[in-house]
Amino acid sequence: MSQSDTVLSALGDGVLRLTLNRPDKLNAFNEEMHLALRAGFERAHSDDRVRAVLLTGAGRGFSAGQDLGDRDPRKGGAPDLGHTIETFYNPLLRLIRGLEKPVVCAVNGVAAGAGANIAFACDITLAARSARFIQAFAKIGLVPDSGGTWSLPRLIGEARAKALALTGEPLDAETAANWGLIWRVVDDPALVDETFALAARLAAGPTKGLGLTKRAIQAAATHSLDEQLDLERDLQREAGLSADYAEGVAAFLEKRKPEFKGR
Ligand code: T3D
Repeated sequence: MSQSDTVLSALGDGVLRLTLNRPDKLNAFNEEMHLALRAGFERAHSDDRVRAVLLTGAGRGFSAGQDLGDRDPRKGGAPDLGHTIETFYNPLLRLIRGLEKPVVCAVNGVAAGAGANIAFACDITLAARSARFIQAFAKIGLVPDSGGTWSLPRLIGEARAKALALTGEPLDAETAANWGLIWRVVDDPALVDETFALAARLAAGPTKGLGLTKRAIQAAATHSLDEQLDLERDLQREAGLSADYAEGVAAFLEKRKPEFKGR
């Protein structure tokens, strides 16, 4: 587990809250923050007490993507960005998408470059009304990463994906929600409470089944209908054997609130 304060980590009500914490750099990613965030998501994978994750940023931004101070060409040497993608961004994306627990993202301010695409990779993303999303790669000669070229066309179609990625124009939170890039916009002062309440509600839910649901919906991107029907059969079989399913049905029949354990 990383001890870095570049990501604040707090577990409560089954929710692991991970807060990107380099506010003076709009939470831009340096290697230390990458390793700390990775450690947070690895904990979410291995710690049964973590039933949901809430990802957000400290200060006025969510994340401005890669820390460009670490890429200063004036300091000499051409960086191998393929190596940094393979070493840092891709493992993070795989950890988020592969976590069979809900990941809620609270975009508290500007989300640029990898910061935007990490937000789009989370399961349920809410944004403060003042937030904006920028495919900043276009401004510096790079290609959208962190799954952006995969998620953008799937979420909003090729025309909008290309326009955002090629122009680097900011997209306001309201439009992002209307286009289906994120789930919902929240008034700025309500963002923290609303996203935590959502994450806590999910964490108290049948998280085994929620995790299987996440797997099924993600698999649909590369499956035929027949393959997806087979997967639904297999995952329903697994869900039907869970303690949470037994509890959910029993609670319904007994007209009481279920107590799910995530098993
Ligand atoms: O390199 C690899 O490994 C490949 C992977 C790449 C992934 C990527 O994410 S590439 C894209 C990198 N990000 C950007 O290009 C965004 C750069 N930032 C901006 O365009 C603007 O800062 C924003 C539009 C995000 C916000 O603008 P604004 O006006 O609200 O804030 P600001 O004044 O520009 O920034 C505030 C401070 O944060 C400022 O520091 P200062 O002057 O107060 O000391 C600024 O330099 C710093 N900051 C913002 N973004 C970054 C950053 N410092 C380092 N790296 C940043 N990305």
